[in-house]
Amino acid sequence: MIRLLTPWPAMLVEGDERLLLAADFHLGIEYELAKMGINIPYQTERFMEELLALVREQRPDRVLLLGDIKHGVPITSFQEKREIPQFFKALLEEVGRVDVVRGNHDANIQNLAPEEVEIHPSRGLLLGEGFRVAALHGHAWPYPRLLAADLIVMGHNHPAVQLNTPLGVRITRRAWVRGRPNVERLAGALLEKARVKPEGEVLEAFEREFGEETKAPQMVIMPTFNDLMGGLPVNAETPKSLLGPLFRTGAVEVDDFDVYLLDGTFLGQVGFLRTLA
Ligand SMILES: [Mn+2]
Repeated sequence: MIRLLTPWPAMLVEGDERLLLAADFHLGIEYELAKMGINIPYQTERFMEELLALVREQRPDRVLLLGDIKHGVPITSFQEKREIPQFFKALLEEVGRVDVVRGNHDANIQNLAPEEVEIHPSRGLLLGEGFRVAALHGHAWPYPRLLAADLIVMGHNHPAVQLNTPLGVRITRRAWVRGRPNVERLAGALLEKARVKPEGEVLEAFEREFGEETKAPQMVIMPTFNDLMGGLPVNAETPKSLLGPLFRTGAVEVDDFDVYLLDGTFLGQVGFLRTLA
């Protein structure tokens, strides 16, 4: 049902629909790098070709982009104005539906996307009937109803793993992080966020308040599609937690989440990998 499209940082979910998911494109980062004195050729076309190749191969009904399509905030660069509409247009030629869940870099993305692209708020999107998929970027609190999902997929963290090689060189590689958050703790945090003091059992209180039965969703934190982003090692000493309110508040603990390299290699759990960093 869930397929990591190794070695690519994209995922296919086969539920009621065939969904192809990817996150953190940061199109236009070359412009920011150029301002810092690092000049590299524009990469948007390469990322677009990689994504289009996946779409042609997997034939999804719908492509879900989990935020940070663009890079420049607050200024949208000339590069972004030229390239992002082309990116969406090319994608719409290959797939019927394209959805974007807003990331923290996506202010005004609606001005760069054709009308056919559906843009969703940063608090997330819940899809499907039988197998339900919740999608969000991860910089904002999710809508509580997302806890009714079987699978929660997020971006924003640019997860990577830091490894010490036998040569004494430290390398950082993009990674998938996948696990099952404690649903009671997560529900408790969402209740607290809504300023509801649960009376009695947390999951029952959640259901009463939000009208949704919680599942014990699996959570996947996606690596960046853009390979220029480097990544944030999940096993580094700092920062202490992953980014975003779910992790910062302790609503989701990732110590027992599994870490995979892009090629599918299973490395172990986050807590174990911390001991190696
Ligand atoms: Mn990002």
